[in-house]
Amino acid sequence: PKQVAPVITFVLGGPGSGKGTQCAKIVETFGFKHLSAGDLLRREMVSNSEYGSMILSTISEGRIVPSEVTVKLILREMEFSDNHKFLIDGFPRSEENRIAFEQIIGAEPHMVLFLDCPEEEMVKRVLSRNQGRIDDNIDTIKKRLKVFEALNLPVVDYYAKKGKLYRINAVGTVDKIFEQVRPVFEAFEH
Ligand code: UP5
Ligand code: MG
Repeated sequence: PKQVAPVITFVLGGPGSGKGTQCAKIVETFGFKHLSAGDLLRREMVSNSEYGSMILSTISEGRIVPSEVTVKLILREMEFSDNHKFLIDGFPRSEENRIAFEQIIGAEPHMVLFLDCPEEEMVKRVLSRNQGRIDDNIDTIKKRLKVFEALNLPVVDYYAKKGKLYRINAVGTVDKIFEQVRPVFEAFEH
């Protein structure tokens, strides 16, 4: 098969900021391959993997799964994708994640979208989601928010300093938020 250099966009934001929701709209409009790191980990968790119990306990406590595991799952998906445009949702969650990924890929993302949402709104959304996620309870949400602030915001700052960050005000209706997201991708396509 023809080798095409991957185009990588990271979509970052706190728990419940709307990453998955906006990614679905980006895929619909711009035809990316959506890779949610959390979804890949949850799938691995229920697949009899040697990592299953480790992933379960890590997610239950809102902590971050070791980079090598997550990077391996993402790379596997990239390798078997016939689309070379990737929307990587909820990763990298720490500087360690970022460095591990960039070293293996040998490249940086083309851009990074940051869904900026106040904590009380994120808590409200996660608590009303009702999809049976083991981490959607108030105790774990508090831990997820702490980990996000301590470990993921430094990644956001890193890309801001590199001029690669697009900050989106993630409050309002899904469509209103997508109105800010769309022009970022349109500009990027030209
Ligand atoms: N909703 C969405 N947009 C809305 C809007 N504008 N107005 C009102 N409601 C809106 O949205 C959340 C909910 O809000 C939904 O019900 C939606 O309908 C509604 P969603 O789009 O699902 O938000 P998202 O940001 O994707 O929230 P999610 O809970 O998935 O974010 P997290 O970052 O917490 O979860 P993720 O799956 O990425 O990670 C889970 C755990 O996996 C982590 O805590 C960690 O333990 C582990 N993990 C790693 O260790 N490493 C990784 O690389 C990734 C994950
Ligand atoms: Mg999500």
